[in-house]
Parts: sequence; structure tokens; C-alpha cells
Amino acid sequence: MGCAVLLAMGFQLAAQDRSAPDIPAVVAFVGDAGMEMVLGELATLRDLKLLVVIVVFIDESLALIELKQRKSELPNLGVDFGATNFPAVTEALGGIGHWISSRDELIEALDGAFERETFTLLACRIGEKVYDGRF
Ligand SMILES: Cc1ncc(C[n+]2csc(CCOP(=O)(O)OP(=O)(O)O)c2C)c(N)n1
Ligand SMILES: [Mg+2]
Repeated sequence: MGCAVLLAMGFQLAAQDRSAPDIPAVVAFVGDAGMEMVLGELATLRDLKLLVVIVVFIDESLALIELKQRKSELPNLGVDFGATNFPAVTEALGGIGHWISSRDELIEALDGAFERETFTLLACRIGEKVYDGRF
């Protein structure tokens, strides 16, 4: 969980080591629980000035596990959690954070993210149980 953020950071670092400044922003896609597990890395993004864009799927759920739990006809247990204000945390740690509720907002926010010099987190509200029928 959360490894996409670390992999994106590592990719940017390796690109710098290879003197490849033409690498644009790297985009990481991560679940909201995964993002909570690696929140401290936002401070590292700030300090290393790494141009990474993080797209967080917000559903206040360990959705993949909830899906498995439900398919196994087990009671809902330990898979729901509270809302985190990810954009506020991002801003507190020196990045730019936005809430996203539509494809159009995502496209516009990505364009903005690719223009700037700081890291960006886009908190995308994807709704509940949207993985149903897709796995
Ligand atoms: C460190 C770690 N702990 C537990 C798991 C098992 N696991 C796989 S997916 C998942 C839920 C992830 O929730 P979230 O990041 O919100 O993603 P979602 O499925 O909701 O999109 C868990 C607990 C894991 N892969 N890695
Ligand atoms: Mg989730």
C-alpha cells in the first residue's frame, strides 16, 4: 500500500541522477488508505523538491479488501475509516492540494500540476463500491 508514491519519487530521483532534467512530472495513483500510510513522504517531496503528482482515490474504505470480504459473505469489519483532508495536509507540507469530483476537474488540475515547480496532490472522490464488477 502506498508504494506508488515511493516508486514515483524514486523514479524522479533516478532521473535527476542520470542528468535527465527533461523528465516531466511523474504521476502516482494511490488509494486513500495507502496515502495515509505514506503521508510523511510529502515532507520528503518538499525537501527534495521532487516534481511528483499524486492522484488519490478517495472512498474512505479499504475497498479492495471490502470487496473480498463481501464476496466471501463475511460481515463488514475494519474496512471503513474516516475522512482525511488530504489537500489541507498537502498544503501544510508545502505542496498544492485540490479536491477533484469530475473528469473535467481532473484534466484541468493535471494541466496545472504539470506547469508548476512544486508537488501536487489531487484528492479524487470516486464514490463508494466503484470497483464492483471490475475485478
Ligand atoms: C502494507 C500493506 N498492508 C496491507 C495490504 C493489504 N491490502 C491490499 S489493498 C488494501 C486496501 C487498500 O486501501 P486503499 O489504499 O484505500 O485502496 P482502495 O482499495 O480503497 O482503492 C490492503 C489493506 C497491503 N497490500 N500492504
Ligand atoms: Mg480506499
